[in-house]
Amino acid sequence: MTTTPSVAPGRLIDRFPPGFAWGAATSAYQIEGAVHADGRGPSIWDTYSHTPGMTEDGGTGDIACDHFHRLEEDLDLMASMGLGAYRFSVAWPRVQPTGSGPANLKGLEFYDRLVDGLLERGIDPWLTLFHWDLPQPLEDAGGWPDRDVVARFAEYTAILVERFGDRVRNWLTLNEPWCIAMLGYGIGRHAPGIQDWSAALRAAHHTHLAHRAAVGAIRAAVPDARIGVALNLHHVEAATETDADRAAARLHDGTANRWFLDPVMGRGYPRDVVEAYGPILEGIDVGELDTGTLPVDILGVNYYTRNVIRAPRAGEANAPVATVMTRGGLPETEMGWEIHPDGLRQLLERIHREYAPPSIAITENGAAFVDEVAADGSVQDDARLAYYRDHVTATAEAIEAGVPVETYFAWSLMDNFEWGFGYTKRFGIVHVDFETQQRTIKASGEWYRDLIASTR
Ligand code: IFM
Repeated sequence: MTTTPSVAPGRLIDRFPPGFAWGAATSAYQIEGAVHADGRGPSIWDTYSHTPGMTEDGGTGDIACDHFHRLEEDLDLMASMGLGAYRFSVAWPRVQPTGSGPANLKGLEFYDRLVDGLLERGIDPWLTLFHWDLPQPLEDAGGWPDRDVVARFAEYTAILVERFGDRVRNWLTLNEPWCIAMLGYGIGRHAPGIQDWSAALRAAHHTHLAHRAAVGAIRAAVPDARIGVALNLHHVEAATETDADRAAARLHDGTANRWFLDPVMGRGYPRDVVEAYGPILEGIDVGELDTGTLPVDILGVNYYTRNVIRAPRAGEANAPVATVMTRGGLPETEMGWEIHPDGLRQLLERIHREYAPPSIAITENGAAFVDEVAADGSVQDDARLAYYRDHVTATAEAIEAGVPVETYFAWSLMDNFEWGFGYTKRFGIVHVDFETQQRTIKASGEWYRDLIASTR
């Protein structure tokens, strides 16, 4: 048993409009396990996590939360928390084990069970087409930096749309293309672990083209679909008001936010950043995104922290452009990310003011903290609970300022494989004992459940 948190969710809930949806999010590689089941092929994350030294604790997604085998239990868990929406991703290598060619029916059947199980429980499925687990054969053929991936992605999208278009209304094309491109091919801290900025920018370009192709394919096949993309966006602040710091902050906003937001919103690449990147864009037709991208119905915003940026000092420069992240003295989560709920409000208001998407979903928001399991099995994660309360409050403030936020997803439903950090960081509102696979709703999850229940 956990103690009742000392917050008053009833008052907070009254600040949300009727019909506002409360959900939780996960991704395939982070929770499913069963990496060899039913003909699933290898992904770049299988390869990367099995390469010694690539994850902090040597963890892999081989078993993860064993969600693949515990689907019914996990669906019941979601229902017991009163979730109105569940955001999940489809593992491309389950559906197309080599990344191309005909669908693997067994792979599709798992997602049939998931989607049907959600609908039976009154939970709205939000399907993300791609959350980082690229089929390894596609990487071997050049990966995201190779333009052929766009055609492959369109083919994969067509399979999913045909199969799930009758039951899934909410479609997100890609999760965090910045991470796909920059962490995967630039910094090399994510699969496939490549360090080549020019490859990273080609990868980013192809995520834009893949998004465009997928929007077209979904729109054509599922006329009433609500289509979006989940971008990791930051509230950016300059460390000081000096011209140098302000210019660095503007550039960082350009590379981290606007490089992804502007083309998705039909504006093409931001010219100041095209200029800043200069020769590393060689070979990319930067103008081809100026027109032709269909509008999204929903902009998915993944928000965790603010970015405080200062100008590089003499001899200090990051590739490909010199922006240096620093700290502003706020409390931090276990990821070392500053806790800054007002950054979420400011980000949402800025997106509304500058881009005016028809609708915004907070597709990820949450925090990693060290959790202690009490003798009675409970997890009193007060810091995470406070993080959620304060970010939900910031969301309410944005709505009151006129921002059309319609859905909020906690990241994450349950503790899971946190990429390069393996299992050392816990983001769940449900605790997972990775020895026994026992799930326990944390105090933050109980708070969230009570918040949702107070809408009824
Ligand atoms: O776990 C990740 C998720 O896969 C993508 N967005 C950020 C989360 C926390 O790092």
